[in-house]
Amino acid sequence: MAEYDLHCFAQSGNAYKVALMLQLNGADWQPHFVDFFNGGHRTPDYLAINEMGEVPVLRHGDVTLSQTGVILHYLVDQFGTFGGETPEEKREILRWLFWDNHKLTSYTATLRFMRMFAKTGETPVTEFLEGRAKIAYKVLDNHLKGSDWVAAPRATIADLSLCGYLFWPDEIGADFSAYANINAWLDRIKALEGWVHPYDLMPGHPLPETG
Ligand SMILES: N[C@@H](CCC(=O)N[C@@H](CS)C(=O)NCC(=O)O)C(=O)O
Repeated sequence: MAEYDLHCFAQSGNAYKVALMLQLNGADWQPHFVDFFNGGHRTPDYLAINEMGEVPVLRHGDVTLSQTGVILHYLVDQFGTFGGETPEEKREILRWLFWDNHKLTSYTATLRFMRMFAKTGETPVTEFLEGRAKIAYKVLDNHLKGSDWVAAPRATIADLSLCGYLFWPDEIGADFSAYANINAWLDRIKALEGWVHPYDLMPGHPLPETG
């Protein structure tokens, strides 16, 4: 039995945020596949561990947690890494986690889902989401001008959260070449010791062919 159990699936950038934190810390963790594309997050068994019906969920001993921002803070306390060292840094991390959940991951993940998995084609909804995502990329790119990392002079959970979906530019339909600071920052994340792409870290990739 592993020390940490993560309910996840390979296509989930949200789960990746937590899996990457576990991976970079060399934690003893085990992924538990959630069959998201067949409704595995809405079964009574899954709702019993997360009433929100969302992935990921982290279990550690008696502790069961959802919401990546909460889980990442919990893991900072466990490992003593990727956290803020001063009250200002801690606030800055929180500020970017809220922004990520609301303005970057939400639009980016939904846009990717529609294009890549729901295969809706281009619609007014994808057009809207792409517009919102591009505003978020610009905000992040401007923020990273002259800074290696988002919330402190070193990598923190803010970086691990914000990058959750950004290693899939082709699946989102995004071109980060227009965002040089984001590109350089993603390369710095990739250079962190132990970094692994989401598809190599969690189960469920590739998806079975559908008829
Ligand atoms: N804010 C949540 C977002 C989690 C989330 O939306 N996860 C997706 C999978 S990547 C999900 O479970 N969606 C199910 C739904 O929205 O019904 C977090 O940070 O954990």
